[in-house]
Amino acid sequence: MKRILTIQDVSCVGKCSLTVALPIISAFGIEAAILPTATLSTHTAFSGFTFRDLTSDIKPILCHWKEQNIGFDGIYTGYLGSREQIDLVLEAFRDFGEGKLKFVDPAMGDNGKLYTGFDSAFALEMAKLCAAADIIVPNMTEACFMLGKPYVAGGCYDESYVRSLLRELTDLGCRYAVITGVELECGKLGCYGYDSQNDRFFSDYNSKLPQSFHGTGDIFASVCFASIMNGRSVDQACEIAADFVCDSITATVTDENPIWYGVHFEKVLAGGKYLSGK
Ligand code: PXL
Repeated sequence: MKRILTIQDVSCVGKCSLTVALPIISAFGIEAAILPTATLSTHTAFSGFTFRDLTSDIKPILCHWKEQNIGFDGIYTGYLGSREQIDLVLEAFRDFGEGKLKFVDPAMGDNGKLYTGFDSAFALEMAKLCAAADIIVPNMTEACFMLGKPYVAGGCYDESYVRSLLRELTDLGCRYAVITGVELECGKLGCYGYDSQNDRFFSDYNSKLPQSFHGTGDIFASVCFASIMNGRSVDQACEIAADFVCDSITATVTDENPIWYGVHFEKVLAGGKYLSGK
């Protein structure tokens, strides 16, 4: 059985980061080992959340794994709590990621704004982690902050603009960049990717749904990463992940919870539609 490592926070309530990655990766038939970066009572879109930084645990955990000769078939990183953690993840990439798939979701902002607790300097540091990855999956906000560019508000983007951002992202050092939540044609939302090794673009679009929810970027990343680990191409994995997110939103829109409670991805997982054909 494949064993992967995912490095991100535990937000106890709010369906994001590890509470999303663990069930999804396990359901795809892959062992998910974790390195928690922080424990929060909820994710940061709730008010008054608690935050316990776990940076000081990271090095001893990595050392123990080395002593035990524990290895991973891939590493997937999400929300990281500090610049110091980015350096530690770079160390983990060097010690455990040689020749393995390194997948970075630079989860740090949305809708033109960074999440509470992050600044532009953090985004530039995150760009260094992206440089060491094979695949990165930022949204438009994260892409702009990492490239030090002004965020162009959502709407129908010009295709050449999206392509130039993708080239700049892969110029950081990764082979693939995929921008999520891109609206090119009005009314259609999707992801737009670039394989720099073959100078090839790819994209996948679905009809834009009436509401957007928290945690969908983490669901996209978890499904995309798990699908690649199961042998899908990056293009196929992006398509599967985008469809999975759409189905999760559709399964949620009648719900009475506020949008920051996330989507009912569990219903989609339990339906089994995405679990065949590994
Ligand atoms: O969904 C991304 C995410 C992950 N972890 C924490 C967050 C967020 C987004 O707000 O606050 C703690």
